[in-house]
Amino acid sequence: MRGNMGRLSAALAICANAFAATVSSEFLVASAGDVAIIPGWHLQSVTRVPDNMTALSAPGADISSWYRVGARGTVMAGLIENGVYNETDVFFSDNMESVANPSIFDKPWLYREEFTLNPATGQYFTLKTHGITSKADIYLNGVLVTKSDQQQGSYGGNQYDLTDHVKKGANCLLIRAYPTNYLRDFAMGFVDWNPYPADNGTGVWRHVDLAQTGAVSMSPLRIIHNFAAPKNEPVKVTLRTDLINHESIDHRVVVSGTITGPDGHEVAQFNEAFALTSNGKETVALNVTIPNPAIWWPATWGEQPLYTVQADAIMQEPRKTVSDSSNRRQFGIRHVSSNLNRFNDTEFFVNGERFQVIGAGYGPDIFLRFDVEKVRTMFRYMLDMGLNTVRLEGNQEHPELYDLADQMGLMVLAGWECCDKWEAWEYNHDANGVKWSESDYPIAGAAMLHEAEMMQSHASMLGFLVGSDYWPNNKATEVYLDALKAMDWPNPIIASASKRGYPKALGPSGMKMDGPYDWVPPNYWYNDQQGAAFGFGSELGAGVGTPEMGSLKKFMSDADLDTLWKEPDAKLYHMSRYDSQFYDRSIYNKALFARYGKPASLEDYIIKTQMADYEATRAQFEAYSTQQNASRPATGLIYWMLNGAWPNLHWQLFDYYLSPMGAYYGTKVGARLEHVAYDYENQSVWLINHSLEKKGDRQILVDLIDGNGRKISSEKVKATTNPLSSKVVTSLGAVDQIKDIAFLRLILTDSKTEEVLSRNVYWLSPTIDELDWSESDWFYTPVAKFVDYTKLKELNTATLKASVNVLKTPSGDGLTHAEVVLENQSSSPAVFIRLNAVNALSQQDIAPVYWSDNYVTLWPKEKVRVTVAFPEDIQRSLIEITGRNVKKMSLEIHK
Ligand SMILES: *[C@@H]1O[C@H](CO)[C@@H](O)[C@H](O)[C@H]1NC(C)=O
Ligand SMILES: *[C@@H]1O[C@H](CO)[C@@H](O)[C@H](O)[C@H]1NC(C)=O
Ligand SMILES: *[C@@H]1O[C@H](CO)[C@@H](O)[C@H](O)[C@H]1NC(C)=O
Ligand SMILES: *[C@@H]1O[C@H](CO)[C@@H](O)[C@H](O)[C@H]1NC(C)=O
Ligand SMILES: *[C@@H]1O[C@H](CO)[C@@H](O)[C@H](O)[C@H]1NC(C)=O
Ligand SMILES: *[C@@H]1O[C@H](CO)[C@@H](O)[C@H](O)[C@H]1NC(C)=O
Ligand SMILES: *[C@@H]1O[C@H](CO)[C@@H](O)[C@H](O)[C@H]1NC(C)=O
Ligand SMILES: *[C@@H]1O[C@H](CO)[C@@H](O)[C@H](O)[C@H]1NC(C)=O
Ligand SMILES: CC(=O)N[C@H]1CO[C@H](CO)[C@@H](O)[C@@H]1O
Repeated sequence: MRGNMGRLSAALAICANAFAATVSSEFLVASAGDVAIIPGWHLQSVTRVPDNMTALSAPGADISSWYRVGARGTVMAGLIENGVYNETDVFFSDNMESVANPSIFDKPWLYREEFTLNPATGQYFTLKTHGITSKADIYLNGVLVTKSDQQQGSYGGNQYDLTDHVKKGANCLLIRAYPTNYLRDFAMGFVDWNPYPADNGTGVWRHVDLAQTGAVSMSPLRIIHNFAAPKNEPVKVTLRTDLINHESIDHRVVVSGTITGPDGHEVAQFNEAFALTSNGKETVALNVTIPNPAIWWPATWGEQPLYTVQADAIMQEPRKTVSDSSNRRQFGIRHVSSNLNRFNDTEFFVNGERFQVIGAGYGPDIFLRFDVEKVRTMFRYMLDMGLNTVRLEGNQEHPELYDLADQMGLMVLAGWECCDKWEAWEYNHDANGVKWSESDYPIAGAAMLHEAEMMQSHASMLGFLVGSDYWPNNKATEVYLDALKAMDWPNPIIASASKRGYPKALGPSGMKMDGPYDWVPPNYWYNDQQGAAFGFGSELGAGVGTPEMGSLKKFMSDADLDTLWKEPDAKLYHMSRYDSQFYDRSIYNKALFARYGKPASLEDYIIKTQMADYEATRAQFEAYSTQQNASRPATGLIYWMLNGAWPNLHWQLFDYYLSPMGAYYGTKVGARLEHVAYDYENQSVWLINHSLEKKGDRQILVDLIDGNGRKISSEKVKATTNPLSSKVVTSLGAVDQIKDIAFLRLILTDSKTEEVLSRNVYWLSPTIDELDWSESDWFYTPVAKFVDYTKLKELNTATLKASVNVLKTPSGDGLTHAEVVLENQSSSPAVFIRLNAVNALSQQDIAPVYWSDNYVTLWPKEKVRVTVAFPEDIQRSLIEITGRNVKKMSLEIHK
C-alpha cells in the first residue's frame, strides 16, 4: 500500500461529484417518542477542511470533498468503504504495515450530517451517544454542545439536551473525533492479538441517536424478576425506568404498556401513574406477573422463549398525549448465578443447574466493522462445535450481538479489556497504560452505566468481568459497582479473569489465567498444574488455529508461504503484534517438526499443522469435560481465541474467511454433548455427559490397531451415563503393545437404538510427551521429550471409495444439504481425511460450511457417512478429498 496518499487524492476527486450535500425534507424525528439513528455521515480529516467548526457545523457548508459513510464506522472502515483502501490489498502479506501513515491518523476526523427537524413548543430533543473513539467535540448548528472532556471513551454513552439549539428545517450535527492512543484512552484495543489498525479504531464506531420527547422522557426499561429455578410457579417481573421531567412545572405521567409472550400473545399489561416535580428525575418500578412462564435455556439444554416488553409514558394534562416510548425490549425468564467452590474456583449455575462454561474468546473485526450476519455465522459455528459461552474481553460490540445470543442460546461473558488504559493500576507492572487520574473515574463510570444498560435485560448474559489480567482498584470497583447497581444488574460480577488479586468489595475472581497461550502437548490438560483441567481457565489454549491452504493463499505471498514452512523461527506479520511473545511460531514448530517430522513441502507442513491443531483442541475440550465433576472440578474454560480480527495464523477455531479447519473439528469432537474420550496421561476411557435429558444405556467400543490395520486390542463396555458428569469406564491396557504408531477408535452408541452418539479416533505412540513443569512460563510449559509420530508418513496408501448424494433441504435454512459416504477399501486405516467443499468455478473454498464431522480417520473396511450444509448452489460445487495417506480426489455433485 505504498503511495496511498496518491490514491487518497484520487478518491477525493471522485467523491466531489458523487456526493453533493443533500438534505432530506423528511423529518428525522417527527413526534414525541420517536428515536432515529443518524443514518450516515460525511467524513473528512480536519487537515483537509477550513479550521472553523462553527462554520462547518452550520447547514449548507461545502462538503463536496467529503466521503460518504454509513451510520457507524471507524475512520479506516469509512476509507475502505470509499475505496481509498482495498481490504484484499491491505490484508495481503505485510501491506498493512505501510498503510500506517501517521500523518493521516494523528489529527482528528470529522463526522457531519444534516437532517430536518420540526421543533415545537413542549417538544424536547436529546442526542444519545453510545461511544465515540477516543473522544469527541460535538457541534449542532454552529453551537458547541459538548467537549471531549465529557464525551470520552469507546463506551462513553451520554445524553445531550439539544432543545435550545435545534431549528425548524435543516440542522447540522458535527462530531470531531480525536485520535486514539490505547495507552492513554479508554478505547477498544487489540492488546497483543494482532497488529493495530492504522487509525487505532478512531471514530463514530457506534450509532448516534436523536430522540424527540414531550415534557417527560423515560430510559430503556430494566427488567428483574424472581425466577430462580423451574417450579411451575408464576413469575413476578419488576420493570424499572428513570423518568425525567424536562420542564419546570410538576407533571403527572402514566407509564403504560404490555408484555407479549414468545408466541406473540399478550401475557401482561401494566398501567401506573407517577408524579414528577419540576425538573425532577424519578426511578419508578412497575410490577407484573407472568402466570405460566416459559423458561429460557442455553442452547444445549432447551428452548429460548423470549418475552417482549414495550411501554409509553403518557402525559395526563392538558390532554392524554404520548410523551415518550421505550424501545421494545426482549427478555428471557432464566436465572444465572455464580459462586466460589471450596477451591476458590468460580462455578456458574443456569436455572439452578451447574453450568460448565465451554467457551472461546471473541475478536471484533480489526476495523470494527460489524456484520450481523457474520456474527450469526460465528455463533452458529460455536454452537456447532458444542461451545456454550462467548467471552468478550473489552469488545462489547453492539446491541445486535446480544439479541443474537438471546435468540440462539449462547451465553455471554462480557467485561473490560486487559492491559493498556483500562488496567493502568499502580500495581500492574505488566502493561504500560497511562495511570488513572481523578478525571478518569467518571469516564469509566459512564462507560459501565452505558454498557450495563445495554446488556441488563439480555437472557444470554452470564456475567461481567470488571477486570481481565488485573483487578480494578477499590475506587474504580466502587464506580463500576455503583453503575451496575444503578442499572439493576441481575447477573454475576467478577473482579477479573485471573487470580492475581482482588478488591475487597468483590472477593476473589475464582478464575485462573495461568496459560497456556502457546503450544503444549495433548496430555498437558490431564494434569494438576497451570492451565490443566481443573478450576476455571479464563483464556487458554495451545495457540493453534492454522488456516488451510485455500485461506492461506488469500493473504500470504509465495515468499511468505515459503517462510512459513521453511523457517520455523521466523517472525510472521500475521501472528500476534510485533512486540509480542507470539510474533513467531517457534515453540509450535519445534514440537511439530519433532513429533510429525520436518515438513517436505508446504502441503506437508499444512496437513501436519492440521493434525497437531486437531489433537490440541480436542484434548483441551475433552480434558475439561472429563473433569466436570472431578474432586476439584473443571468449572469452565475459554479457548483463546474463537476468531481473528483479520487473516490470522493462530489463536482461532475458524479463520477470517469463516473456513473451519483442524482446530475447529478437534473442538467439535472434544466438546460433544455425549462423548467418549481418551486420557493420554492415565490411559483411561471416559464417558462424558453434558446433557440434561439424553437418557439410557450406552455401549462403548474400544479398538486399538497398529499402522498396518492389525488389531492390538478390542473391548466392548456397557455403561449408563449420569447427570452432568463424567466417569472412567475402562482403561486402555494395551498401550505397552504399541510398537511405533497405533490408532485408537472409541465409539459410543445408544444400546437400544444403536445410534452412534460419538465416534472418536486418536493416533498414539508408545509414549506420551514429557512435560517439564518446573520450566513453565506464563505462556507455556516446555516439553522435555516429544512423542514420535513420524511413522505416519510411512503408512500404506489407503484406497478410499467416496460418493456424494444431495439431501432434501430442511425447510427454511436456505442451505444446500448433502451427504458424503466414505469407505475404506484397504486393510490399513485411512488417516485424517479432509473434506472440503469448493466452488467449481472460482475454485475457492466454500464458507460458511457445516460438516457433521470432518478430518476423520477410517478403520480398514470402515464406512462412514458425514453430512454437509452450505449456502451455495450444489450444481456448482465440488467436494475435494485429501488426507494423510489417501490420494487426492474430487467429487462432482449431481442432483
Ligand atoms: C468561523 O465561522 C463563523 C461563521 O461563519 C464566523 O462568524 C467566524 O468569524 C469564523 N471564525 C474564524 C476564526 O474565522
Ligand atoms: C480489491 O482488490 C482485489 C484484487 O487486488 C479486487 O479483486 C477487488 O475487486 C478489489 N475490491 C474492491 C472493493 O475494489
Ligand atoms: C495507537 O496507539 C498506540 C499506543 O497503543 C500509539 O503508540 C500510536 O501512536 C497510536 N496511533 C495513532 C495513529 O495515534
Ligand atoms: C414491586 O416488587 C418489588 C420487588 O418484589 C417490591 O420491592 C415492590 O414493593 C413492589 N412494588 C409494588 C408497587 O408493588
Ligand atoms: C479462598 O480465598 C479466601 C479469601 O482470599 C482464603 O482465605 C482461602 O484460604 C482460600 N481458600 C483456598 C482453598 O484457597
Ligand atoms: C462424577 O460422576 C460420576 C457419575 O455420577 C461418578 O461415578 C464419579 O464418581 C463422579 N466423580 C467424582 C470425583 O465425584
Ligand atoms: C486415573 O484413572 C483412575 C481410574 O482408572 C482414577 O481413579 C484417577 O483419578 C485418574 N487420574 C486422573 C488424573 O484422572
Ligand atoms: C445425562 O445427564 C442427564 C442429567 O443431567 C440425565 O438425565 C441423563 O440421563 C444423562 N444421560 C444418560 C445417557 O444417562
Ligand atoms: C467393504 C469393502 O469395500 N471392503 C474392502 C476393504 O478393503 C479390503 C482390502 O483392500 C477389501 O478386500 C474389501 O473388499
